[in-house]
Amino acid sequence: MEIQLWREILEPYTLAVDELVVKFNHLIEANRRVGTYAPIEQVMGRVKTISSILEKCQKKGISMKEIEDKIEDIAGIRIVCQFIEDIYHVVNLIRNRQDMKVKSEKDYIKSIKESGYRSYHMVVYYTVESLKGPKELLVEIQIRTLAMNFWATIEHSLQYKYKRNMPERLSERLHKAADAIVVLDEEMASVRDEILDAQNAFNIKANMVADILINIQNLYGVANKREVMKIQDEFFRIYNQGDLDELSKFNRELDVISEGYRAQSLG
Ligand code: 0O2
Repeated sequence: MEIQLWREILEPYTLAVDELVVKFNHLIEANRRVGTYAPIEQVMGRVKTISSILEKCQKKGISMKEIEDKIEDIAGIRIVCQFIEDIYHVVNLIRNRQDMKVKSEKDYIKSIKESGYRSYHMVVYYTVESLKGPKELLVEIQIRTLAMNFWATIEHSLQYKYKRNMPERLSERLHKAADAIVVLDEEMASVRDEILDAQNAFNIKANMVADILINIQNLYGVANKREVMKIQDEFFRIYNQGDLDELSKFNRELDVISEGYRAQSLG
């Protein structure tokens, strides 16, 4: 097939990957902005290379005409989560979205692959607007934990290096590493609540500090400079104490002061 024709085929897939990466990243941002926990840690996307598509065609006896129907991962999205529980949260989130429709799902976490590979796979129908109008295409979404991703990335590059001839000794070590990753994910799940509490406290503090700094900055424009500097010193003092309740009290008081100035400037 000519390179120009490949470009034409792959272009909508590039658009789909770009759009979905933006959409899932937006979910992370939206959660962070309101200080709620984001089940998604990282999102990556890629369009399969032409050589990789051809390799798969050869391996599975797929003709050129069948490529778009039979190769489900031309567009691939990878969603990385911190905890196993988050994976199922993301799966539900995807099932309930209006902009995609689930075609199939494979749970390689409950049914671990022979290689030791674990991940949750979803193939979805997704529509992009191309120059020729709307086009519905397939996108594969792989959802895994950070630990699963670490293992899969290393195993994938070793598979690529050794093709079908991975030395027995290496293969054994990879299986052992896969077992260790299962234990690691289980350990993380058992301390999930504690980790989430700590992260939550961190987010609350970060949002509060951002609010305070914006308020102080705005006060510089309307209030007496010496008074604002006093407020700023007070903020640094409380911040250095590290007491979240005190910081919260200070934030509320600052809100009242700022509100007073706002009312004054309007009146
Ligand atoms: P890429 O882009 O190089 O990652 P098949 O595609 O024939 O393997 P199937 O049923 O079409 O099988 O798809 P499957 O097994 O559900 O998922 C395919 C993709 O999952 C693979 O894509 C990998 O990304 C990932 N995967 C599946 N098994 C393993 C494994 O044992 N180790 C690792 N590291 N990844 C795996 P491709 O085709 O390899 O493409």
